[in-house]
Amino acid sequence: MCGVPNMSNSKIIKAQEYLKKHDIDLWLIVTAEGKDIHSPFLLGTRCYGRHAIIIPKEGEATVICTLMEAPMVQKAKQIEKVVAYKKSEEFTEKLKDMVYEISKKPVIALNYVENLYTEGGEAVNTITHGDYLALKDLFPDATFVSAQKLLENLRMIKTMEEVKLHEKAVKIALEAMKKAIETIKPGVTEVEVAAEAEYFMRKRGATPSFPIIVASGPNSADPHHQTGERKIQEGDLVVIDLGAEYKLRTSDITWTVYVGEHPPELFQRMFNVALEAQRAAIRSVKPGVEAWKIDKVARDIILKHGFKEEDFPHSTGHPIGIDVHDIGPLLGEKGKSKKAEMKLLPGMIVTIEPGIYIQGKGGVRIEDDVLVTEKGHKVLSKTPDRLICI
Ligand SMILES: [Mn+2]
Repeated sequence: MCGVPNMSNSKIIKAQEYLKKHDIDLWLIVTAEGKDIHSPFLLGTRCYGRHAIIIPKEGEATVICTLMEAPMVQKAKQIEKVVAYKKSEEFTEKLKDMVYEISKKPVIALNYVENLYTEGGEAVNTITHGDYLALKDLFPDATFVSAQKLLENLRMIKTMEEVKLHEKAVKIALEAMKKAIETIKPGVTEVEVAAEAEYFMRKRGATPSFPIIVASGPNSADPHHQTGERKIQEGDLVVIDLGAEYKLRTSDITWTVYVGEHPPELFQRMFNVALEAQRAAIRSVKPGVEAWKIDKVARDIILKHGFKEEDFPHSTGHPIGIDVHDIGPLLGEKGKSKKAEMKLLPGMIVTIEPGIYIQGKGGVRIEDDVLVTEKGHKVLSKTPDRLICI
């Protein structure tokens, strides 16, 4: 092999460095039906049949996949050695042979966290319980360890190529947002607005990175409202939260608009305070800052203006990556999770998205994606500086 290593090859090199350093024999991903996002992350293509990716601490990485998907994996050229199987038993035999070839008593890293409830490792915890039990059965002499730190190494800090993909994902999201806003008028339903935005994204080669949220009127007081058939009305606040996934990299932005010419004083005040909190939180993003401190900047402003704790019931932000809620620091209250104590580092991308929600009336959320740089930060998206009235 010659030439510049591609993105996934560099991931494999990095993974192997980690395995060597921690004396782990191999990192094993066993999955099917697109359940483990680390598979497309490493393969550059999505396999749906049962397959395994074996990354030994030294030597060649191998993929064992179905005969049907083997040519596709080969063409993606991210992992050189591709072994195809026909029958299910063949898969197990090949997996067994290859792992035991690496070690007779292997130490194997798998994608789970030691304690999900204290670590908050949703983005890491991708192996199914059934697969875990099957592997324990298949390799009775193996020791299984968590791949959490390995995955943090590979996913938290974005490469230049990854940043470019995120920028593209942000650009598509911003254009989809404009489409959504053009569609909003009294009588149009939430699902219709979401559909226009999604159609636009798909024409640009992207998909929504999560189901698009269009929350109108009282629905906007629910941060995770499930977009429904409510007709948008004059006098509504409308929260539109959407993101694009482009080549496995995500974006996540939220705009809030008002339907009508003159927003009531309460809505205007909610918007102004959320905006002040959001901009101040963005200004505080720089390397070395603990994530909870960014949350505190936003939260203090919202509380100072007389809003209650329950009016801002979520964190200020989260990292984005191959998952829209990715691995890394949680910009939430101190003590909320271990992840809130983590420090921001150059190359991380986080959302900054404070909101204010008044049940029965409506809500406001303002969300941008922000890259942490060596010197401070770069805002990848840009929400408007005023409440847009439609
Ligand atoms: Mn978000």
